[in-house]
Amino acid sequence: MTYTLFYSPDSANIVVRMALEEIGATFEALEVDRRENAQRSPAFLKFNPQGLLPVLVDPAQDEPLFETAAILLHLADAHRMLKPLDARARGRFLKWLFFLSNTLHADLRIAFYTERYADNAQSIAALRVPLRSRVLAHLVLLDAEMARHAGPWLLGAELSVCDLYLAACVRWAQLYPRGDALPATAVQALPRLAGLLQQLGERPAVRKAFAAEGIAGPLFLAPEYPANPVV
Ligand SMILES: N[C@@H](CCC(=O)N[C@@H](CS)C(=O)NCC(=O)O)C(=O)O
Repeated sequence: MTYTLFYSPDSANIVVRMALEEIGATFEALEVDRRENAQRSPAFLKFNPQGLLPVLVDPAQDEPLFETAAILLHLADAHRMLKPLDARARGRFLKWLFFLSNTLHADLRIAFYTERYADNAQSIAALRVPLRSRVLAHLVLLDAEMARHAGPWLLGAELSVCDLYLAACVRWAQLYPRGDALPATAVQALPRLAGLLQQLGERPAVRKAFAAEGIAGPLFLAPEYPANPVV
């Protein structure tokens, strides 16, 4: 069985690509050219009417999947990997996955696309100030959560899709919006989170996922812009 992942370099699809590589799943990756706004083309809107990446086509499902967290949950359940297998940890897994999606990623999206939420340069700049504080507060909260156990991952000893999602969010927070991103020093000051990012960035499956999108160098701590950036 082969999945199809629709992607654009360094977009939210990278989270799904990391999961597919970690699982060892077979998949085909099809690029959607965001420079040409292909994510809003009628052909792509048939896969996701929101016009957003990622989309994953699972031939065993009756419809394409969109929403990063939904795709991650689907893959983790289908393969019984990258999630806690102890039923008592299901709630912990779900609450942090939804926090990453509904709160951290949602705030980052407003920071990345501020012009969709404010209509002039002054209000855009003003809106980015509390957003940066909010994102940092979310990272402090996640670092504190990690202090409750011995780590090294967000949920404890086992790597989960939450770690992949978290790491990508922290990467983007340090890169975007350009000129107004979170300083790497703010992330480096959070020791447990920084340890997670360091360890994840060394995993072969994770590096393979980024390399496939043309991204090398430090991935999650003081990351560099992709060679061929979309934004
Ligand atoms: N809630 C969505 C957000 C996905 C998202 O923000 N995708 C971005 C790329 S990182 C995108 O497709 N942006 C294109 C656009 O907004 O036009 C999810 O979790 O999948």
